[in-house]
This record gives sequence, C-alpha cells and structure tokens, in this order.
Amino acid sequence: SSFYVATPAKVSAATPIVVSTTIVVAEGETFNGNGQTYIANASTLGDGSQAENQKPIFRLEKNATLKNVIIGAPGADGVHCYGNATISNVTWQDVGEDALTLKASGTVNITGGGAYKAYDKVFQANAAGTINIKNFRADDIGKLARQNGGTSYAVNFTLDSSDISNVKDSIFRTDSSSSAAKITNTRYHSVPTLFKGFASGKTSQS
Ligand code: ADA
Ligand code: CA
Ligand code: CA
Ligand code: CA
Repeated sequence: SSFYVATPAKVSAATPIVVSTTIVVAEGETFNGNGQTYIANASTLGDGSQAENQKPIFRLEKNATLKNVIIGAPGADGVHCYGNATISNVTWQDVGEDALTLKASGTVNITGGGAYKAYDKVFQANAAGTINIKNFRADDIGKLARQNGGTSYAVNFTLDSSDISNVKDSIFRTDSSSSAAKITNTRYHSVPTLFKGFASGKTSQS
C-alpha cells in the first residue's frame, strides 16, 4: 500500500545519574533535576536497605529547593533537610531507608511527586518543625511520616489533596503529646490507621 508509516522516535529510559558523593544544595539555592533520575552509589552512600546511617543523595541547606527529581533505587537515605525546604515534583520510585528527613528545625513544603515502596517510613522528623504534604501520591509504604521515636518536641504535619494507598501502619505517627496532624481532601485505599500516638484534640480529618 501507499500508506506512509512514520518511524517513531526512539524513546528509551534515560540512564540514571549515579551519585557517589551527596549533592549539597546550598542555602537559598535551587536544584532542578529536569526530570532526570538519580540513584545512590550503594557502596558510598548506602544500598537503600533498612540499615541506619546511610547517607543522603541530596542534602538541602536552609531555604533550599529541590525540584523535578526522580530518585530511583538504591535510594540510600534520600533527602536530608537542614531547616526550611521546598520539595517540588520529587518522586521516590523505591524509597530507601527513608525518603526525606528533617534534620534541623524548619518548615518543609512537599508539593507534587510521590513515594513508592517504603518498607517503613517515607518522611522522618528528627527536629521540631512543620511538614506540609500536598498533591502527593504514596503507595506501598509503612508510614507516610513519623516523628523520631521517643522525642517530645512539636511537629506539625499536614496532608492535603493527596492519594495514599497500601499503608502497613499509619499516615502520621508520633510519641509527642505536643505534635499535631491534619488531613484534608485526601483519598485512601487500604490505610489501616490515619493517626498514631497523637494527643486528643491534636488531629483532624476532613
Ligand atoms: C530510626 C532510628 C533513629 C534515626 C532514624 C532516622 O528511627 O531509631 O535513631 O536514625 O531512624 O533518621 O532514620
Ligand atoms: Ca531510620
Ligand atoms: Ca524500598
Ligand atoms: Ca533515615
């Protein structure tokens, strides 16, 4: 026949960028991954297992922004935030030990993106502050966010306009009577518990 069939452009998965030394995003700076995939060098940062003390792929100093990044496997210890941070359109395809840790007090705004295959925690709060999660997707996780066990500082967690599925434990968990959590406009599938360990009056869902 005379039909002309165009040869499709070859679409192949981009080769991941292997990170051997933690990428530091300086105070107030923005790192734009332009949609590329970053993975840890397992022998220098960590293999993404549940072993503690793995290193992060990204370290954000205060007021840094991380955007348009895919973190593949191994994810090592993900992203560490030292104070306020903006996390925009970051997807963890296979969370390592955890996905992101607040290491020094501040507010972390996580918008867009998602987290998948977290054996235990996605977001870890190891300092007082606020973790706001919006327009996020998470599937096959232990907990969406957890304040470091046995700590009593205050962490405020919010989750808005998100879709969370296949959770083993809970969405938000704390041991602190001063911490609070609020969930709005969010869809769940197979989530056994929304809040664990919060004092009465410190949680809300609508
Ligand atoms: C566990 C561990 C903490 C800390 C945390 C983390 O909760 O008990 O000491 O390492 O993980 O930041 O991953
Ligand atoms: Ca841990
Ligand atoms: Ca994983
Ligand atoms: Ca960790």
